[in-house]
Parts: sequence; C-alpha cells; structure tokens
Amino acid sequence: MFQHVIVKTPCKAMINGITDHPELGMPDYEKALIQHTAYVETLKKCGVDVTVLPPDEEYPDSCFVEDPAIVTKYCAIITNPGAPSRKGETTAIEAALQAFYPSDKIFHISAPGTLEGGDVMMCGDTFYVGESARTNAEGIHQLTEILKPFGCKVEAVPLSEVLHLKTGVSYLEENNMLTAGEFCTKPNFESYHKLQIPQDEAYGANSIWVNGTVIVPAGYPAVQAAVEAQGYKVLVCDTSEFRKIDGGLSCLSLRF
Ligand code: CIR
Repeated sequence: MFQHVIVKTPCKAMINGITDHPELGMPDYEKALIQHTAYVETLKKCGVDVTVLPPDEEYPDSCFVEDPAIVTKYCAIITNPGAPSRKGETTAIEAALQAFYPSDKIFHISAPGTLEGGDVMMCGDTFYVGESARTNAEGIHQLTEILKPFGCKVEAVPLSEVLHLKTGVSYLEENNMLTAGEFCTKPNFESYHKLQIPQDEAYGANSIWVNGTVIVPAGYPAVQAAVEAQGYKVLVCDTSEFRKIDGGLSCLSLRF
C-alpha cells in the first residue's frame, strides 16, 4: 500500500519540454494545470497524502517527478537523469524526500551512471530497469548494488521502441501486468499475467496502481475495459497536455 505521493506543479516552461512527438503540438499550459489539479484529486481518492512541490521555471520537464528519484519501502534513490536538461531536477526532489526518509536511507546514482525513474518498475522486491537512451548499464549496476542489502533484485530490460520502460508497461500488483508493444513478448515478463493493449491504445499502458485502484488515462477505452474486467476499480484522468511532451500518469508522481 502507498501512503505518500509527491507531485510538482508544472511550470510555464513545460510547453518547451523534451518531446519525440512534435506533431502533437505544444501543451496548453492552463489546461495542463487543470489536468494536474484533477490528477492530485484523483490520487487523494486512493487514500494517499499528496505533497505538491512548487513549479520551477528552470526545468521545463520538472513536473515529471518520477524520473529524478526512485522511492521504495526500504530507501530512496536520487537518480542521475540521462537528459542533460533534467539533471538539476534532483536537488528539489532530494530536499522533499528528506521529510520522509532518514539521511542514511537516501542513496545516489552518480556519473558515469545515468538512470531515470521512468525506467524502473517495482514488482515486489524485483526491480525491472529499462536500458534506454536515458539509463545506462553503469546506472543499473549502481542501483543493483544499492538495493542488494535490502534483499531486492534488479533485472535489466533492453528497450527498443519506447522512451522509458514504464512508457509501455505497468505493474498492477497481484501478478498482473499491463503491456503494450514490445513488452507483450519480452522474456523478462514471462511469468506475469499480461493484460495486452492494442497498439492504437499503447499510451494507456502507462497507468498506475494506487492501493487497489488503477488510474487510467482518459481516451483509452480498451485499456479501461481490460483493467475493469480484471476486477479493479478504475479512475480516469486526462493527461492530453502531458502526452504532448512524452509524459503520462506514472511520470507525474512518486508513490511510496
Ligand atoms: C522527458 O523527455 O524527459 C519528458 N519530456 C517526459 C518524461 C516522461 N517521464 C516518464 O516517462 N517517466
């Protein structure tokens, strides 16, 4: 179960966030703020307290708090984001996490290792980590060493189609995994029960489990139906403006 969530209000500069999909257009900032507020309200319905960090105009992508840290029930890890424009986001996140973790339970990924939280999927005590354009083998090695003393295992997952691991796969607990594209067939996930998403709804694979409820992005009816058919309560959130800069539901919060 999760008790705490950290989010960060999008800054105006978010309209210039990194994107591989310029054809979707620039985000509408006012709309993004409304969607972000609704996201926070939805999370609160799942029984967590939500800490909202102030916007930071220096970092266009800083609302995607999932990337500069990994939060577990054992410890927190401050990452070294692979995107140069995102490296400085870690300072504010570390300060926020100090309210929840003692200093000897806060660890760091350091250069030449790079790692972004969007590449890390926690399935119980196994952490799957996408080896991506943002996360390198050295970053994965450092994470492995940090988590080992806590009895946790790290498994690297090579990526070919997506930005981050969790762009295309979400763990819904109870051995259930929501998968799109390359993740429907990856040998790493053989033992899980997969809810496979049609390619035209692949963005919906980035859904989040929060205390028994699954939050699904608005506009992905096949995803919603598959998750409901599995017996989960579903809440829907519109993330259209964040999608334009390659962000989704999981990227917008740290849950622990
Ligand atoms: C970026 O490219 O870094 C941001 N525009 C999107 C980050 C999305 N985060 C995530 O998937 N965890």
